[in-house]
Amino acid sequence: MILKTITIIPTYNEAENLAPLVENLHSLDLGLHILVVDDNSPDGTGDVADHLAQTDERVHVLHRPGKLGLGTAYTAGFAYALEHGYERIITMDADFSHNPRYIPSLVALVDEHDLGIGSRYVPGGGVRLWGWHRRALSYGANLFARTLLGLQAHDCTAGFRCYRADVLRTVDPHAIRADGYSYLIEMLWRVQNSGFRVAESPIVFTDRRRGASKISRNEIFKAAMTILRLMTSKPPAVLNTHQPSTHPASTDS
Ligand SMILES: Nc1nc2c(ncn2[C@@H]2O[C@H](COP(=O)(O)OP(=O)(O)O)[C@@H](O)[C@H]2O)c(=O)[nH]1
Ligand SMILES: [Mg+2]
Repeated sequence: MILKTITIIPTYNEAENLAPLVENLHSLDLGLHILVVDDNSPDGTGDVADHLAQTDERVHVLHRPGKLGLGTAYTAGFAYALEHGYERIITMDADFSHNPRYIPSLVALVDEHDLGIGSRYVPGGGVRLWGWHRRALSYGANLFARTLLGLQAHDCTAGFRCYRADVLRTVDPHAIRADGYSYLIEMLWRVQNSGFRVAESPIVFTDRRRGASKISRNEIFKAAMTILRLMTSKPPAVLNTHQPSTHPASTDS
């Protein structure tokens, strides 16, 4: 049986990337549905999304009135996915830094696990076309998240993920206050501490094809503050019976 799967793509000024990405996702032949969460992008990404949705019943669009941040875009997308009965929920960036070709191995991870992460920091993974500044930022955030919060995944700030719906029903995304990378760290912390099983498969992350990054310069500061807050707060109550474990699994050989 094919599980209903949706790919959430938050967008802000991704007009040039969206149509090629949707086409690429369909070419995987996994029957993926796509939810674009657009924040009233000035470049008309929302119109592009509407246009695609008009002729393609697998494309859905959520419009938000302004730039409200990546974190709440994920949360809005998760709510939509649960409401509409999707069983697997993928998140990815619109800019081709998350290559769709990794989706089959990412989806395969949640046969046995609850959250699959497309990971830059397991054997076979990596980053391409990043300057030392971005590398250092990402490395630092992951080092702190792993050592200070005890997160077992090697890539805690990866936005390329596949969740089983059960995870999102248990871990209330609305409770997450952090945004950007910090949202991803906090989500992972909640998932791991709820006893869900996390696994990683390698991806090579490439810098965006077109358009500009929206990640702000104070992202590392916000990540540090989030880690401090989580260190001093109680993990969410364990609501299920899974044993926490992280198995870096290479399914992309
Ligand atoms: N809806 C929405 N999407 C956003 C926002 N900020 C970034 N994005 C999208 O989130 C994804 C990752 O952002 P990006 O700027 O590429 O971050 P980077 O890859 O870390 O440089 C892209 O698809 C962006 O268009 C936002 O405030 N709202
Ligand atoms: Mg990007």
